[in-house]
Amino acid sequence: MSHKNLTLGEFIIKNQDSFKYSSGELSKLFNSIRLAAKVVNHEVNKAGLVDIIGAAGDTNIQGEDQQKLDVYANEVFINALTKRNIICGLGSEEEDDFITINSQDENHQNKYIILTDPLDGSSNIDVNVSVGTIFSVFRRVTPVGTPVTIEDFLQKGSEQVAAGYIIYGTSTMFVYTTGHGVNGFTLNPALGVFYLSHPDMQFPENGNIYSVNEGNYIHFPQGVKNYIKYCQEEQDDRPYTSRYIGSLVSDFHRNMIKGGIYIYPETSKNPKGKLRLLYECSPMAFIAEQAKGMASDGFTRILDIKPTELHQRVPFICGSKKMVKKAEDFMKNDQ
Ligand code: P6P
Repeated sequence: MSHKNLTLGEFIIKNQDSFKYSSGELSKLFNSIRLAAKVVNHEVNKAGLVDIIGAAGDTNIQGEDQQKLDVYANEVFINALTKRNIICGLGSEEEDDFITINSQDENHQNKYIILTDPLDGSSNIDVNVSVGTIFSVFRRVTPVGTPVTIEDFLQKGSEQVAAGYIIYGTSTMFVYTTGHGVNGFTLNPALGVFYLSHPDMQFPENGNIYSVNEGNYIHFPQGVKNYIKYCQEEQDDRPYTSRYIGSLVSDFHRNMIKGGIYIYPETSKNPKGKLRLLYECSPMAFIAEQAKGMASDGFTRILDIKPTELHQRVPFICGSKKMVKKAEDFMKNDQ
């Protein structure tokens, strides 16, 4: 059977033995995320038609204007994940604190927590540019049957049991890993079914695309400035092409397919970097490494960073292995 006939649900069942914990729980977890993705996709695809775009008139803990779809997507994922008796806790970019989920039965046996950026790149919504959802799955570290604590969320990225993203672009794709490679599924909107379209996704070892917001150039560390100049030199396989969508999921996805590097360093406005460790950098780093790419803060592997707070920010360099190593060389030489 062609892999393109394999649905996401069939793929999960086919591969659940490779999931080192209870297979049934993973299937339940992904079924919920898949449902939420379809619901959000339905709204994102018609955002221009209904009065759901534009600022929601509120700001989140990041101090960012909450777009109505941000708020909507957050509610959809919270509902999908909390009503299926699968997880015991949830952290979201749109929620100031983590959410404790009490299961219907008093023996709260759920073992997983989820961290999510329900709609990443949402400032692009009003201009019809692709956006995405990012999710990260951990096993809880505190005793099963007790309410989750912050310690369940502040785990190193290397402890993730699964991570993935949904990209709402020219097509809607569900891309995830459970530690056994990365696979991409494309939604057939007529059927509402995700089909395996990109098996075993891998970053090319090298590439010629660099993604960075050069508007912040004067605030970048000298090592990043030197790397950008290296990308622009007329030499060897350079100059590289600059591509920056302003949506992490979209820039990451293109770089994973074509080869490239994404950089969000510290700037004057964001001295610790802009991207959040737990629900942006850590899941994307897990996916990157499973796709034979790399992800660091310029000096330390992202998956080795021990989080200290729920909405912690870190500088982020991610993509083709040879490009990330070259950028790290410039960072370390400047240090
Ligand atoms: P800037 C979106 O807000 C986001 O978190 C990422 O998706 C994106 O890559 C980045 O921030 C864009 O930030 O400062 O370049 O607009």
